[in-house]
This record gives sequence, structure tokens and C-alpha cells, in this order.
Amino acid sequence: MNRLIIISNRVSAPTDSKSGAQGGLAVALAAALREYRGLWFGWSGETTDVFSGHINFQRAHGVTTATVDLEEQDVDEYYNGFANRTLWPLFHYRIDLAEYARDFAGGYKRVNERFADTVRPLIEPDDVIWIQDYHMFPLGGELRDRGCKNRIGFFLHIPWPPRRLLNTLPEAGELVATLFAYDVIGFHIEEWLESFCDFAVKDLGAERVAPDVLKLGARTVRVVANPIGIDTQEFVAAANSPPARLSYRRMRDSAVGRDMIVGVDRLDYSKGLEERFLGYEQFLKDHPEERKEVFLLQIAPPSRGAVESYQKIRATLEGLSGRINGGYADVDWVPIRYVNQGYPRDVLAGIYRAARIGLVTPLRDGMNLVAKEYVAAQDPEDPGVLILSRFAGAAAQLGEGALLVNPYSAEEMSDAILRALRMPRDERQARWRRMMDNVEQQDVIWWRKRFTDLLMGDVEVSAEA
Ligand code: GDG
Repeated sequence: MNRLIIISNRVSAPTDSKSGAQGGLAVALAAALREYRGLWFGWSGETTDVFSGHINFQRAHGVTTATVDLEEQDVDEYYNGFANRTLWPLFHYRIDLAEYARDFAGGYKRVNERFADTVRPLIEPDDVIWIQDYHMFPLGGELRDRGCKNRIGFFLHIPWPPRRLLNTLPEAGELVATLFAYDVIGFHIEEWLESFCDFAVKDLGAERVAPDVLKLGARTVRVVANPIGIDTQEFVAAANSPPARLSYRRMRDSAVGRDMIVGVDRLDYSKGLEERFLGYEQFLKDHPEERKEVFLLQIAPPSRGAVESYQKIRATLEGLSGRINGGYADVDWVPIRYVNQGYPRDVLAGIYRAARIGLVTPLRDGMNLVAKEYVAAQDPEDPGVLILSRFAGAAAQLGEGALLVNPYSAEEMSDAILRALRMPRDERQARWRRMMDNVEQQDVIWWRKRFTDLLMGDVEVSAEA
């Protein structure tokens, strides 16, 4: 059997934590590595004075991880720079926030070369390599340059932007051309896949030789829409665990009969938190009679604090939540509980279950797993309602059960909140069932297997996404 080598910016060593501290993606990739032996390679998250390429191997719970330290300049230019100040905003359609600088692009290339130099000696001829996400677009090409003939797949966890936006990046053509080093490229949904093909055909002159095959020069690449899911079984179990029951009770008690609306997001401008607060404010304004009947709990653990736009969004949200609370709060009611910290997954599952509404309104999102977690955590007898942005990849899968909204429209959001609060139980159940069927069938194990089957065997993908 081929070994599997997974490469991603950060590596998540398996733990035996029963509180489900690890996300579904980490659990699924670790399971794949156990099945195929192999190893997981990436950045340690640590810095060193001079890059040495020294690999720190660790083995835990049947999985080998191999990590390297980077220099501070690497982290500034590659991680905080090109990855998070250039590609992340650009790929989320925010060219107003994207910063284009040659030292970022240079640092990004240098780090990918360093990863390639370091990991190359670990690769055996029959290994299959699976590279994850936008930090590592050029890595496949770098490995080919070092004589690597293995099958190499790439999966993009974020959206792919329309070509007119992507063309604002000076290095766009070069960057996309390097993707032809891969054998298979996966996207969450057709929309991202089609935007990629559009760029490849119109800007690079690639030929679409089949709906899922592109050819550029001598290289042929297969593209697939492969929507990621959650570890549904594990999440349903987490939602029924003692810590979840406890957090459910705590939330219900503290709600004193009011309906809770919940949002859970990394503190990131792509998640539409500002617009969400404005939509909720609109609801409070439109419906004075509902004011003290609801509250919004927004959990937003900080992320990427070294990047200025993330510091700004934090300040904006503090101001906005303060304004809304200042404008509407009463002695016995606060409209928004805004919390800047993370919680264990099982505690989170209990919170989701206690919420009458899951408010998931990113401005743009590759998939969005919170939407699926909210669905999985519900009580089938009395499920809550998911309000979901039509601009999240998840809308392509959950659109029949969720209330889809345009997150830029505060009025649409206000209407959807009212509709969700008034929705009869039988409609809530029917909508939830439709979503849960998808969350159960297309879980993270299905996602992983569908991609590795395609990459390893070059077989037809089994089910339509
Ligand atoms: C990227 C793409 C795509 C959040 N707060 C806490 C916590 N979380 C967990 C959630 C969820 C995960 O973080 C967030 O996943 P998302 O999918 O919502 O968003 P990104 O982090 O932006 O992920 C996205 C994903 O990659 C996978 O391909 O879906 O589109 O942007 O699992 O639960 N977890 C815990 N405590 C928290 O407070 N334990």
C-alpha cells in the first residue's frame, strides 16, 4: 500500500483528549495517516535564528509528525505576509485589504523552497503526497523541480476568487501556473472550481479537455469539487456528553426563558461579524416587541493578532457591541454577549444545542464548519434554525434547510431572525432533517476518502458533491 504524506502549514499532533479538543479536520487527517502509515509535515509554529532544516519527528497515537522551525523573517513575509495579508484577503474577495509587496511574495517562495528541500529526502518513490491550502500553492512545483515524480494532490480550504480580482495580484499568473504540477486539485464547491478553471483557461491559455480535466503544456490536472464535512458521529456524541449537557443547562438557565441566537467564529473580517451585529441591531430596531425575548451570544476567539486588519476588526466590534448594548440594554437584559475566548468542543456543542438560532453569516467562506456543527448538535425533537449566508460554501449543501441570507443586507438578516423565531416545530424539524442528512452522509471521513481515493487510484469519484 502507498504511504500518504500530508503537508500543511501547521501540523496537529493527535491527542487522546476525550473533550474533543481537536477539530474534525485534524482527526480525519490523522485517521488517514494511520491507515496509510506515512507522515504529516509542516511548520512547528516556532522560530529559530537561522533556518537549519532540522526536522523534529514525533510519534503519537499511531501518527508520525515531522516539523521544522522557520526564521522570524520567514514568518513575517510568508505567514503573516503573503499568506495572511495578501492571499487570504484576495481569495475572500477583499482586494481593499490585500497588500501586494515583493518581499512578501519572495518570502513565500523562499519558505516553500525550504519546505521542499526539507521534505524531499523523506519522500519514497511510491508515496502519495497531499498538500493542504493556500500557504503552499507552489510546493508541488518545487517538489517536481527536485525530481519528485510521485502523485501529488492539493486541496484548497478557502474560496477561489473570480479572475478579475485574482488578476490584481502581480504574481497571479506564475502562481496559478505552478498548480499544474499537481495531479488532482480539490475545491469545496463548483463555484470555486469554475473560477479556477476560468482563470486557467482565459489567463493562462489552458485547455479544458474534459469537464474535470485541464491541460497546460505537458501537464494535465484533474479538478474536483469535494466539500469538507465535520466528524459528525463524534460531534453528535460530544453534544450528548456530560460537559455538553452541563454547558447546555448553564446556557438555558442564564437565558431565563429568552431565545438565544449563537455565532461562533474566529475573529476574522471574512466572517461578517460587523454586518451580523448590524443585522441584529436592525432586528432590535424593527421589532421592539421582541427585544427582551432574545439575545445574541457571539463567541469570537482572536486570531492572527499580528496582522493589522485583525486588530482593527477587534476594535470595530468592541465599539459596535458597546453601542448596541448601550442603546438597547435594560437592567435585566443585555442584547449582545460578546466573548473573545475559545471553549472546548464539547462545551461548544452544548451551547449550539441551547441556541434557537445559529447565525452563520460570513461575507465569503470556503465552506464553514460551524454551520454543520450547529446542525449536528441540535435536538432532533426540537431543533433550532440555521440562518446561513448565501456566500458560504456550506450554502451549496445546506441551502434547502437553512434560511439563506445576504449578509450585506441588515434588513434581510432582521427578517430571517424573525422568521426563525416564529418557525413552527414541524417546519424546523423538516428543515433540520434535510440538513442533517447531508451532514451525516458527507462527513469529514467521506471527504478525506473521496479525495485520497481519487488521488491514489485515479478512479471515478463515487458520489456527486
Ligand atoms: C477554513 C475555511 C473551511 C471556533 N471557535 C472555537 C472553535 N472553533 C472551531 C469551530 C470550527 C472551526 O473552529 C472553524 O472552522 P470554519 O470552517 O468555520 O472556519 P475557518 O477556521 O476559517 O476554516 C473554512 C475550513 O477551513 C475547512 O476547510 O470550512 O471555509 O475558512 O470547527 O468549531 N473550536 C473550539 N472552541 C472555540 O471557541 N474548540
